[in-house]
Amino acid sequence: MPVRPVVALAGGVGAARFLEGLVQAIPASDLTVIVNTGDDRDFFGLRVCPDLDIVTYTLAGRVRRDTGWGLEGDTFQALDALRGLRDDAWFQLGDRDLATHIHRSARLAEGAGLAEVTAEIAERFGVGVELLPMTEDPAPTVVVRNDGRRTHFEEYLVRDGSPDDVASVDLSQAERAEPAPGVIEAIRGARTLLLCPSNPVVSIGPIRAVRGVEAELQRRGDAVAVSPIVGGRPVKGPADRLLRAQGTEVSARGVAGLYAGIASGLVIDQADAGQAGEIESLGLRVSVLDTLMTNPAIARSVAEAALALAETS
Ligand code: FO1
Repeated sequence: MPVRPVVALAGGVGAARFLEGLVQAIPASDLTVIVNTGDDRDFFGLRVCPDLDIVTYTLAGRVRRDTGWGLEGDTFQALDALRGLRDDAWFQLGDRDLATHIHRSARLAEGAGLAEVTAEIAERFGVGVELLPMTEDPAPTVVVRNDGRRTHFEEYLVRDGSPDDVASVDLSQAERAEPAPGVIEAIRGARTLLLCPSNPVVSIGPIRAVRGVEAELQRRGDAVAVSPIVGGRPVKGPADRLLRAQGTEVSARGVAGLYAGIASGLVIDQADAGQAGEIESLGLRVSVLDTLMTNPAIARSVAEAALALAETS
């Protein structure tokens, strides 16, 4: 497989919206996306890979628009039936979405690797972008709570409603994981390396933690990131609680500090224009524009700004 010129590291909904813009700016066949699998979990014996599915469904134009996850127009009859049988059906798996998880689980049980199955699913959904899981090994992100409980990330986020009781985030299983086939080669060979506007702790963090990835990112040092923090708040999700738990300021400047060793550019929102000088003093070039991707045209302009920054970095 030849290495594609643009490689992006991605989590879920924020990344998917950005990638929708990116494929308006470059051909899908020029892009490889390395996706976080720290959110993956087995539900009822089925392997669910939320971030891989969010990116696949979004790039296929089939994602449910109001949530950013799941399939548009999906129904929940199987889940309703399951709720009659058991008390732990808290993760909303739609009927059509379940087909993805059944197929993936069956292929994995047959001995296929997650990278192979991911490529097959992307192809069947008509996605021309190359999607790579960060690893084929189990690498669940564990959220350690103030009372000492260790909870899977989805249990923290969805079952418990992402409360502000995070003591720390444990990425030790990602640290022990081997990169999926093609991951290191993709990062090493890319002309342009992008960090999507995803949670730096629980989306980009697990990818960086996988063996060999951080060293490769640091060796390059030229990634361009898009800040997922706008005006001191995450655009979506619990990034504020997770950043605070590790002592990072919830700001574009805080994100810049986390990426300083691996990035040479950061796209920030105009609400954070006042932080541009301080971010530049960390060694990052800055591009300022409206980054709230409320429509595909804005997503495209954010992607174009990131690509332009990469050309000048
Ligand atoms: N997020 C929720 O907040 N509640 C859900 O019930 C839920 C179900 C779900 C099912 C399939 C899928 O691919 C994603 C799903 N998500 C759900 C999104 C997911 O929990 C997170 O947004 C990502 O893991 C973070 O990137």
